Order: sequence, then C-alpha cells, then structure tokens
Amino acid sequence: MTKPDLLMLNEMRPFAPKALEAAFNVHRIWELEDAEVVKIAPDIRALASFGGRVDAPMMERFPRLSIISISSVGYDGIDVTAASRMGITVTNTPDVLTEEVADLAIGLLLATVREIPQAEQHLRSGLWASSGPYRLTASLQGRSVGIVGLGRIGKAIAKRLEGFGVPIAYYGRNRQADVAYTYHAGLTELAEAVDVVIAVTPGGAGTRHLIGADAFRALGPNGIFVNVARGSVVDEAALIDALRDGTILGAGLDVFENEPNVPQALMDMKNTVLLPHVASASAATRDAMAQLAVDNLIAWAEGRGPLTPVPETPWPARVVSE
Ligand code: 8YV
Repeated sequence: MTKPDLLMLNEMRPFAPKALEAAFNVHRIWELEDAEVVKIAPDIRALASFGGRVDAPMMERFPRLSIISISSVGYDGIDVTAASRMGITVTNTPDVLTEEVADLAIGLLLATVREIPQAEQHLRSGLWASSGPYRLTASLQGRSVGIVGLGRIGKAIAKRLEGFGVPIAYYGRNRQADVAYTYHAGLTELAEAVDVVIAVTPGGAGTRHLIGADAFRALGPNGIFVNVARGSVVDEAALIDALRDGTILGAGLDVFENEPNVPQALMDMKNTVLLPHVASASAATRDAMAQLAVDNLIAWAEGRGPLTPVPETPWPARVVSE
C-alpha cells in the first residue's frame, strides 16, 4: 500500500520523524524550494507542526489535506474555522503537558513575588559581599490568588496552590459545578478580590486583550500578574504602563504578544521576571507532546481516527458549507 504524504512545517523531536516514516512519506518544508512544495502539494494529506501558524491560504495549498497535527495544547495559531469548513481535522496535545506547565507557573509566581532572579543577580554581581543583603520582598503568604481560565492546567495550578494555604478564586465563562474555589463572573471583579492574577486561558480572537488597564487597576498596587497563557490575552502596553507607574507590583511572564520579541520596557524593569515561553519545555514533556502528535497522525493513517482532535474539528471530519 502506498503511504500518504506528510509535510513537516518545522523540526520535531528527533524520534518523531523516524516514527512517522513507518506510516508516511515524510517531507520537510525547510528542505524544499517553493516549486517543490507546489509539486508535492496535491499529494499532501497531513501537516505536522510545533505550534506556529497555519492559516486558510496555507491549508488551501493542499487540496487533499485531511489532518493537521500540532505539538502544542494551544491551537490559537491554527485557523480552525477554515479547517472545519474544509473538512480538515486539527489535533493538539492536551494533558501530557498539564503538570509541567502548572509546575512552571508556580515557579514563576514564587520567582516574581520573592524576586528570586533579582536576588540571585545581587549575589552573582558581588553586591551581597560589597553592599549587604538583598532588599526585603513581598510575600506569597497572606495573598489570595485568582486564576483566569480554570481548565486542565488552571486546575493543576490551583491544586498546587492549595498546598500553599492561599485562598483561590477563578474567572471563566461559567461557574464550574464541581469546583469549590470562589467564582467571579467578571474579570475586573476577580482582579478586585485577589492579590495575584494568573492567566492560563486559551489564546485567540475570543480572549484577545482580555486583561487590560481596568483589570490592573482593580488588582492594585500590591498585585502580581503571572501569564503562562498567551501574550495575546493581555494588553501588553497597558501592562507596561501598570508596572511602570505602580498600578501593580510586579509581573511574571512566560509569553508575549510578539514572540520572540520582548518589549525593551519589560526587560528594563526590575519588577518583572521574564521567561522565553518555556512552561512545557522540559525534554520529557516535549517528548510526550511529540509522541502524542505522532500518535494522532499514525492513528489517522491507520484509519482509526486521530486521538485528540480539537472540539472545533471533530473526527470524522464533516465539511460544513458556508
Ligand atoms: C508550546 C504551549 O511551547 O502547548 C502550548 O500551548 O504554549 C507550549 O507548550 C508552544 O505552543 C509551541 O509553539
């Protein structure tokens, strides 16, 4: 039987292409001239990508495209409306990164509140020996924490926070029946009620600039903002203003509006802890994500249907007319 053709849009963990070769003719877009991509386009049935963007014009280049497998839980870079219209199934990698991202979120929260990187810099630069101890910091104790987006990762963060003894609240579209944390139906209301806001909601048009000047004003001068979601969920200019003029105390950010470009203003500030989008970036978790991306493709190739299609593009695909 001839193998279906798969186009990789970026590098995967080294074992992944090898595993895919058993079931697919694997092409790597970065090794091809544009004319070569045009030549193979009619045969391509599957795309594999590590997050990134796949828009409608990209999908239209491949008339027989059936599946897009991404190695990421967030799929805001993929035009799932267009995919659904074209009968293409999009798969992501839920669950396998939940605990890793939650761990990092807690690390980033503690680093921000207790100024851990700044204190380390104080030691490394010799200031401890020459000028004395690092300054006293804020504390996590006595705070309450608000989670924006209590999904799988939000719940894993909340579970960890229970161990710190801090009250937990959340904001989302709906109150969740099986959850004991305090629900706030409005984001500003949540920000008003807590001292820490952690954003962990999906990106995309529906949450663009969800958190802006009003939320920061409500969070107040003792407030800490942590973002492990997407840069797009925050109005970055409003965040910079809020950090600069003391509207909030500090921010820990793993994601930015225009990655990998981080505004110089954020880098110049002493009350920020900035990470290069590493929440899921351990070797073990990235392996698990790549494995699930591979498993989705192999299950599709074997006619079993992909394992984790996103809700907007259920399997089997149904072409929805406009
Ligand atoms: C990825 C992530 O690093 O899974 C996600 O949604 O944010 C990260 O784990 C990122 O999506 C890759 O672009």
